[in-house]
Amino acid sequence: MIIKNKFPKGFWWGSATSGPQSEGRFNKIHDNVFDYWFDREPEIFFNKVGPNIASNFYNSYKEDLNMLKEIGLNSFRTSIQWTRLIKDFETGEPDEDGIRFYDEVIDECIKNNIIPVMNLHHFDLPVELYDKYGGWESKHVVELFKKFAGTAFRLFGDRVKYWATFNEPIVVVEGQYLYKFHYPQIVDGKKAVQVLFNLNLASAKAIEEYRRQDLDGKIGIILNLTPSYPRDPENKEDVEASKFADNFFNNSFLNPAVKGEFPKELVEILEKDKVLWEATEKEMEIIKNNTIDFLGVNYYQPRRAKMREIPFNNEEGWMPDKYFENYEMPGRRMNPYRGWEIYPECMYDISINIKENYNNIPWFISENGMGVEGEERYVNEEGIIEDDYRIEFFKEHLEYLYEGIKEGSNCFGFHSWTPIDCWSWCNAYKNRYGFISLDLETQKKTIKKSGKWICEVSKNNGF
Ligand code: BGP
Repeated sequence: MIIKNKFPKGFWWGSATSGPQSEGRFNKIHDNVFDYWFDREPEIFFNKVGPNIASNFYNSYKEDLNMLKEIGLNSFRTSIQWTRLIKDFETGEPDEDGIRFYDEVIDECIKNNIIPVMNLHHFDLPVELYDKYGGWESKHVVELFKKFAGTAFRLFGDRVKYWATFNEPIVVVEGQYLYKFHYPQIVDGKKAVQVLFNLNLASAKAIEEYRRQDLDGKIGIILNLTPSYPRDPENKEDVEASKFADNFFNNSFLNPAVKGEFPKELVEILEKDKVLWEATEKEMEIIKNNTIDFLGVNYYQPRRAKMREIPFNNEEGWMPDKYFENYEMPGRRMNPYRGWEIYPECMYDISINIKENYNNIPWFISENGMGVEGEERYVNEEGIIEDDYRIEFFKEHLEYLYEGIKEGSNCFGFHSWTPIDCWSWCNAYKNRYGFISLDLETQKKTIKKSGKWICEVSKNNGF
């Protein structure tokens, strides 16, 4: 067999999930915002399926990790739930069963030659910290996050060599404070901007704590990059709009994480509009001095932007949308189930952007994937889902990534979303992403055609 795209030696072929989306709530001592929301308003969630059982990873992690090994994965990201590990949020004191569980998961990964990548926040703020302090609006919560992180590093830092502080922090800003897709569905641009700052600060403080403990490993952050493309690259106003969107949704985390500072143009606009965050000099110093070792990029879709055509209504308060409108490009390729554009070329653009503008920092694709509804349509006589569309999707994306690597971008791995079909926020089990399918009723897990495919890719380090 000819391997056209041979990836760099030691390349990560893996997959990612998160605690709240896979574990189930078994023995969890606190509720996060999604647990709480589901208990109050189950009808918000597709078919009223909540996070209570998810894919049962809490009970079946051994079998699950065995299956990951069987499909050739050499690395795996999940998250440590703040609401499972920590008994007392104020002191950071851990819970015994939380320690036992994550200890066993990490050891089991290592036993199976799977590199564990542990993330500390995946949209799962403890609801108690929202009620008491306003969650990420509060600098006290930033301190509590640092304590949680410190506890996790102390307990598992001897075996976990790759840490991430946050997964997609901008989604917290968008979901909770702008576009109403996370609890508590607030619309408040000024608060959103403060939260954006506080999340950056929380990440930097966790990194500071990691360095203080002097552990032998690396720490990074996972960002969902949705590069912006202007409707008309010749139109100055479209280009400006697209640049603003890039600065607000991508660079507001990317720049502080890699370079220790926020994009200047963005700060100027927020200042002029009187919505800039409150920050002390000392906090800016912490951000400046605690940048990441590596970057994880979740890539699903690009953003297409144009100048505002419908005037922005100032009376409803500040929103980033003041400076751009989303543009529905005619003829764009869509994933109809998720409603996201498919644009694999972006993998190359991201690679080159990191190489040229972000010091060619070591990075990996930490999520990429295709959520499809009704996959049981594709089951063959042997009971296996033939998800050729997913294989094609990955191949196309990997080909563009490969081009970026060939031009010198420092990418060391590719993680799909997700190894085993898992629960997704409000969409619950509507769209499936896994290499391994999950029968919700029986919890039976079966390797899909794409699972066999990735095994070959991993073995050959390419395709
Ligand atoms: C990312 C999240 C994941 C996952 C994935 C798929 O944004 O980090 O948690 O859910 O998207 O998206 P969805 O589940 O919304 O279809």
